Amino acid sequence: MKSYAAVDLGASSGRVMVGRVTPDSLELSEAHRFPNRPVRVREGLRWDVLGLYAGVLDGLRAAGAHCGGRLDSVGIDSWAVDYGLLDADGALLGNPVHYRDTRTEGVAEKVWATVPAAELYAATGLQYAPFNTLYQLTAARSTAQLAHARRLLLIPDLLTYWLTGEQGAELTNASTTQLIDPLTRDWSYDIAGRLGIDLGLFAPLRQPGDPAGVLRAEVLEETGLTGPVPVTAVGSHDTASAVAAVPAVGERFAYVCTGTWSLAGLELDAPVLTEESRAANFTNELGLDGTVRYLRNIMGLWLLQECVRAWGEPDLGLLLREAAGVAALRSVVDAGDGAFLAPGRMPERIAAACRASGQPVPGTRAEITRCILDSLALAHRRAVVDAQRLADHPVDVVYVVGGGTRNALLCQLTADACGLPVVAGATEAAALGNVLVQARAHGLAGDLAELRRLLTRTQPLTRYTPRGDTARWREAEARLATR
Ligand code: ADP
Ligand code: LRH
Repeated sequence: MKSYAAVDLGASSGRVMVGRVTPDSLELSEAHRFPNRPVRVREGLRWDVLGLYAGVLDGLRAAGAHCGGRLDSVGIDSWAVDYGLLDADGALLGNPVHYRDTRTEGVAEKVWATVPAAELYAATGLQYAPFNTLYQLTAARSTAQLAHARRLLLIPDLLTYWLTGEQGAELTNASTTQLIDPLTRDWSYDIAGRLGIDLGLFAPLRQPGDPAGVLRAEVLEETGLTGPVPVTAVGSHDTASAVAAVPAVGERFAYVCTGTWSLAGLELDAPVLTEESRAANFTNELGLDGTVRYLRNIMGLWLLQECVRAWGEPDLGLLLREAAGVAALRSVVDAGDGAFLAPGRMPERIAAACRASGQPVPGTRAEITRCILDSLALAHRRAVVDAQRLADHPVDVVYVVGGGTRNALLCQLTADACGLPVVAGATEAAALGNVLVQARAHGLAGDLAELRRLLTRTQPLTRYTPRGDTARWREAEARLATR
């Protein structure tokens, strides 16, 4: 049996999980979890990346304690698009900017004046999101920090560099920069050149499964691990790792990765770069083994997290039980709307959206929670239905993975809205995908389908059967469409 540490940094928490793997068994246990709390400073919203790195070191120490100080490998995944800049000495230049920071407001229009949005989509396959790295770099163009930067490392690559001293740009996460061509799976030199983005800032591309160095001596000392401990590139975009751990059989499936975001869509073997797909705001991010993650970003449980924060952190379980007792589909909001991206005043913003669309305004916490869950399920439905049509790829089942699998009401509503069975898989799907890629790099045989067979044999699954017809969901969908 081999032991792997999976570092998985989500927008709401970081965790270090230990995966123990044989060809017939896969066990995952949590070694350490720590909050990920962004900090608002004078300049804007920033990640506390040193706090996160400290959490990673604590986690590796705890993981080592689970395994007698010996780990066969470490892999890191995190949220996408954000990065740290290094100076010529390799030192970090400032705290990485949070993707919810407002610096990218109005930047897209400037980019599209040089490369029209349609051309950008055809070349990169990425949906419009204000925080795509391409827009962040454009927003940062005249800053002193960027002028001094000699290297840009996406968050998992930055932490890998601190652990090993080696630099790389892992492909699945690099694909979220909007600077990768999904057909060649290499940098989009033409787009970068026309937008004046220096691709020399990026480290050489790494594929999931590639070696990414070994833990430095100081790291071994600080974590009590016995060296050498290799670090292995995984699908370092958390969504790439989570999709790898969707316990799917065959190809006729959709998935919803639910956490701070809901990422809902399909796994394809080629990107869909049509104008219709762009208009529907579907993205083509790169996945494992040549796959494409064809999906739509939905605001996700962020909407609820922000309400819970505004309400002074009431008990989530109680809130969800109360929401289950509220009448269904009274009012819904567009959970894909970028207007919900920024933090703050979420209950008021949800109420305002209901008022603006002429629906009853949810007043109590239970009503607002119900509105959020109905709206998320509706957005899952729209993504699953639209993706099948746009990619000409029918599905029979929807897999739900991630933190939202702990929310039985959300899973049931998703089944109801989609009119399809939902199979809820791992809560820690990103960590599982991370472990599986490490295991394969260190000897476990198998393609993606075989890795998934190991998951279906070893991980508990919960099935939700759709209740009733989907007419009520279509009616709610129409309410949003006619706004
Ligand atoms: P991320 O990786 O993006 O930080 P997670 O996958 O950890 O997010 O999911 C976090 C979400 O999971 C929370 O916002 C919450 O809504 C949901 N969640 C966590 N614990 C529970 C629980 N006990 N019951 C219901 N939902 C939960
Ligand atoms: C989810 C996620 C998502 C990105 C967003 C920025 O954690 O990686 O796939 O779009 O963060």
